[in-house]
Amino acid sequence: RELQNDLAEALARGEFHLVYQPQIDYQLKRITGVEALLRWAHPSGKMVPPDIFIPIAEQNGSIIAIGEWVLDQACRQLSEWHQQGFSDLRMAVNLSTVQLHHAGLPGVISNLLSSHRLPPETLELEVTETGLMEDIAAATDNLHSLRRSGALIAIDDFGTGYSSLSYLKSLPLDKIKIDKSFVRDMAAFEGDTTIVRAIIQLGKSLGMLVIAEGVETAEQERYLINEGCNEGQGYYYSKPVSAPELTALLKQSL
Ligand code: G
Ligand code: G
Ligand code: MN
Ligand code: NA
Repeated sequence: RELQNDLAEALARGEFHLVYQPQIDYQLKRITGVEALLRWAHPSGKMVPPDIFIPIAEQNGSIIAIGEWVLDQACRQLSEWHQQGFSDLRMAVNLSTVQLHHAGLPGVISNLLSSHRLPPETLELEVTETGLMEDIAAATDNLHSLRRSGALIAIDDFGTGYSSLSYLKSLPLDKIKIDKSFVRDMAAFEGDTTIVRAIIQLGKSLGMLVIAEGVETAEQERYLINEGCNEGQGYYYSKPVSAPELTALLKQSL
């Protein structure tokens, strides 16, 4: 289709950019991480949402080149923030399942970490629960290869897929991201924290950190802190913003 042709040119034409959303550590009470989110400014002037173009890029294979551009851009920006004095800041980058299963990925990650002189544990790779569980055998191998680079691994949109809990234990995962639908439900059902509490307990018992996404209110934050959630991310703190805007937030957050 039309979009598919435009997407083939988008990288070369420089139509992609990243925005960044802060992640708040509830113990330190400051920004300790950011998630990079990809944006496509289509030549028509409209922004095409990633939910639309990522599946197209996955189908035609261009996700590999686009994904490498995202990783390079995110590492470049992280290195800049480290040099500005935010030296322990972490950068989370979303990986498509297609990237995860691509043999070249561990090499790309290792090269980026050394060329941008980044402490490996300041890069966090997000893989979706659904993507992991699709092919657990392949995911296990690929995650172990990635882990050797020293980067951290987070499981995104947790709770929306169907994780086999026994496999979850065997995968090299550092962090669980509670899907925003469960965070939303805490408010809708008057503080029903049952599912969120269960996920936090699961994460803790597996030795993982837990972050909640889609935090929009002070009330949700209060519940999450009360349940022992490690970190939060959402519009309550900031929407995804440009790098200069995020720099300003980092300065305020010190
Ligand atoms: O803010 P938002 O509309 O960016 O994100 C929509 C969806 O697109 C989310 O599921 C998010 O994980 C995904 N997404 C955003 N940026 C990237 C990216 O760089 N790579 C991949 N694979 N997915 C992304
Ligand atoms: O990668 P992931 O699927 O987690 O993508 C995060 C998505 O959630 C992005 O589309 C981002 O813009 C969006 N988002 C971030 N914070 C909030 C929030 O507080 N509420 C809602 N509804 N969406 C959010
Ligand atoms: Mn994500
Ligand atoms: Na998510």
